This record gives sequence, C-alpha cells and structure tokens, in this order.
Amino acid sequence: MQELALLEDLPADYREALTRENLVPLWPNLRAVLPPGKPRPKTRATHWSYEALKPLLLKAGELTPIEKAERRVLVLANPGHGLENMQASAAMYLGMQLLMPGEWAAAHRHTPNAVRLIVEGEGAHTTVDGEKCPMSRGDLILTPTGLWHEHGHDGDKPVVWLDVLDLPLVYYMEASYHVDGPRQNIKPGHGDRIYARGGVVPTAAFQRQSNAYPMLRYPWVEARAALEALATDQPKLDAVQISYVNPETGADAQNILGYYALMLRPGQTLRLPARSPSAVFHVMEGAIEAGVDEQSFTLAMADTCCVPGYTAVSLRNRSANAPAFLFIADETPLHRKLGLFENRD
Ligand code: GTQ
Repeated sequence: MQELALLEDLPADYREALTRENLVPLWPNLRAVLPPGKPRPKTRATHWSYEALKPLLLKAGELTPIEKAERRVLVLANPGHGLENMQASAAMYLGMQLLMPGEWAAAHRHTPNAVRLIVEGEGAHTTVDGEKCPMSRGDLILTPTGLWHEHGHDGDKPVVWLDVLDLPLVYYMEASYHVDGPRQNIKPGHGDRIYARGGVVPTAAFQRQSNAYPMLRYPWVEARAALEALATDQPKLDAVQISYVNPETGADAQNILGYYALMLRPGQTLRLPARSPSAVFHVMEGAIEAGVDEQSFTLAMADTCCVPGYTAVSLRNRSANAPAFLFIADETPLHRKLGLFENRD
C-alpha cells in the first residue's frame, strides 16, 4: 500500500493559510476515514454484569427521586466511544431503568426510537400512544419515534428494564429532541391481543393502513413458546431464532434497530458469522459463554454484552440439560436500508 504524506510534510505557513480558510488536506487523513479492508470500530466488545450493576441502580433509587431524574437510568456505555458519549455502539444506546413502587415517570415523546425489555419485577406498566402495556419479565415493548410514553408502577418491588434506543444515530443526525406532555388518556384495546393468534386478524375496524406500529407489546410467553416450537419442529436447525416484526407488514418492528430472540439448545455452541452491524446480547434465561475474537465473556442471567460489527461471535450454552434464551438487538435494518449490510462469511 502506498505511503501517504503527513501533515508535518507541509510547510507551517501553508498549513496556517489552509486553516484560516477552513480547508483541510485530505491525504494525511485519508487512511483514518477509509481504513484498508475493514472498518476500525470504536465499539469494543464489552460485558455488563447485572450482579454488579443492580446494587448501583438500586442505590440511585435512594439517591435521586424520580422527579429529579425524569428517567432513572444507568447507561451501559461502551468505553471505546468514551463513557460520556453514552453509546453502546455507533447506533445503539443501552440503559438499565429503575422504577420504584408508586413512582411515575411522566409522559414525553422524542425522535429516537426506544424499546424496553423487562428484566426484573412485576406490576409496572408503560403507556405508549394511549395503550397501557403491562410489563412482565422478558416482554418487549416498543416506543417508536414520536409516540407519547410514560411509565408507572403499582407493584410492591423495584422494577428494572433494559432500554434500547437508536439515540446515538439520531443525535449524530442532529435530529434528537424531546417534548413533555400531560398524562395520557388510556384507549381501549391492545395490539398484542389483536395479533395473538397466528393467521387471523380482525376483518375490519382496525387501523390497517394508517397505523405504522400496530403492535407495541410482544409478550415473552409468546416469544419463548415460538422458540420452543421452532426447536421441536426443526431438530436440525442451528439458529433457533425469531425476529420481532410488524405483524401487518412482516418488516422489522422498528426502522433502525432490529430485535430478535434466540434459543440455544442444551450444550449447543452457535457460531454467528461476521456481519457489518454491531449487536447486543442480553441473557433472558440460563448462562452463556460468548467468544468474540480472542476474548471470552461468561454471561449470567440478565447480563448484557455488546459486540462490534465485522466480528464473528460464538455463543455456548453452559448448561448440558436446559435451553438458554437470549434477547438480541442489532443495527441490521439500518445497514440494509443504507446498502451497507455485509456478511463476511
Ligand atoms: O424511558 O423514555 O433510557 O426518554 C433514555 C431516554 C429511557 C424513557 C432512556 C428516555 C427513556
């Protein structure tokens, strides 16, 4: 490969003249923005232990009242991006949110898309666009761009959930903002009940064409049952995985990030090919050994791990007797829409 000249190879008075005119020579910086062969990601493979995180999150519950926090969240920040940038990857933000019994996180809406994956506790609910969604462990609840949402808790123990947002991307686009609003009125009906039976939907009266997000809550009992059925039905299938989709269109549930659930059979090791998007793995059930390049992470229940793009990952179920279940978020819809998606295998 050709050696390119350095900035220092240019005379100082020439460099100063360029700077005065807001001009920059490309060649000293070319390899930084177009590295050879594959990107040089800032995203580092990173593991967040729930056991380590939980007491710190509960402490935040004592230190900061909900009214002073608006959302009481500890952000899972990737050190490769600088902690203060609050990014898990280029496009993904992860946070663990705590709501204490009786607390209320007031209504707002914002341009980034969010989802919640319920990690622990019962009795909380989130109201999205007037639909009151109960939050049970493992449920995935969408808060798509622009929709009002607020969180409440009628139970008697702390509730914790994982927030996944496309905030870093939307912020980078200079398109990130929020608006506060009044408490929402609850509308009748639940998207997840409308679509609860495979192959049948209401014939009329449901906003078939106009509603971009017909289903907001994806119950874990249904996702888990779908995985078990798939595993039983196709005993030779390696990747026992489901995608969370819009039940009307079959497209990804949201525009920018993709959401999936994966089951590892007892003792199974699954190798995921090196693909361009970054991915996040969160353990729903069981314990998993994740191999990423030369690194290996032991993921216990409720642990979360982020892996850069263009990197193969192996996932091993540490139990020889029971299946393990993972929730996955990735940047695939974004990469596909931009025409950047690559599978390097
Ligand atoms: O619950 O609305 O983790 O607005 C970050 C921003 C959660 C939320 C986050 C948010 C929320």
